[in-house]
Amino acid sequence: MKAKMLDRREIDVLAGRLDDARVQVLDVPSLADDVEIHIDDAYRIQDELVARYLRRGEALVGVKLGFTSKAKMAQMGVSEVIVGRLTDAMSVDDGGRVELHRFIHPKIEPEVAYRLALDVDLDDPTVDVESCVDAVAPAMEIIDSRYRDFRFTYTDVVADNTSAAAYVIGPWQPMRAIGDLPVRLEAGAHTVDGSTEAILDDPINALHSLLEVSRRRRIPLRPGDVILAGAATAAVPLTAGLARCEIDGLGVVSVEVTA
Ligand code: OOG
Ligand code: MG
Repeated sequence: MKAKMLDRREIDVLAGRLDDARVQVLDVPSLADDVEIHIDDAYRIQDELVARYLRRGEALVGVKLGFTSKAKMAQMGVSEVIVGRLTDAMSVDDGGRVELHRFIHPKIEPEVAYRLALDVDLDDPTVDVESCVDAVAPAMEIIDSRYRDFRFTYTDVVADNTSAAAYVIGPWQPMRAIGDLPVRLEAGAHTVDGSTEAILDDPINALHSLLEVSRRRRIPLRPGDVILAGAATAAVPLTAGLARCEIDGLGVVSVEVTA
């Protein structure tokens, strides 16, 4: 069955539902329960959702990839890379504090972050995205699907800005090859071990996947933007206490989680 394309008003209504869920910290049912959504419309809903964040005073600071690792694809039953937007309201300082009451049912996951130094010209077929990046860092992402029980379809999660809720970035290092580095995430009672290789065989590949999606979806990549390359392991529940991620040879990032 082919999804019927949505009109402007329908896009607005669905974005409004997801925006209210985030503001009120209350989950909503899958959009797919009501209407079949085409992937183009899912990105349109995301655009409108993020436009609402910006109208309330948030500023765009970067982008994130999702489902770049098999562990995440298996955990969520989705198998294609997705892209969402990061705003300043989602940023938490390394060593800082984050409060659980901001979120519906948060999870945390270990990530690699890159930083863009240069504008990436999406219309230049020869653009070298790797050379536009000047720094890399260990990071953690807090995801908080606005959907009940974290249950969603591929188009649902794209519309919901890929569950983006908060992120923390460790000390930036000059750009360097990452390849296969051991990763450990300790969050409350949970410890997960993995490797940066789980991110598309090498997190550098996330930059190329990002460029592809950004071109198709017209998502600008600007100087200073942060790029979260995607989780290296499955996500674990976020609970009160210290959350800490160490990537061997790259560094440590931590955050204190309070009720
Ligand atoms: C979607 C977000 C996925 C990642 O790193 O793979 C993601 C979700 O799992 O709710 O951020
Ligand atoms: Mg993530």
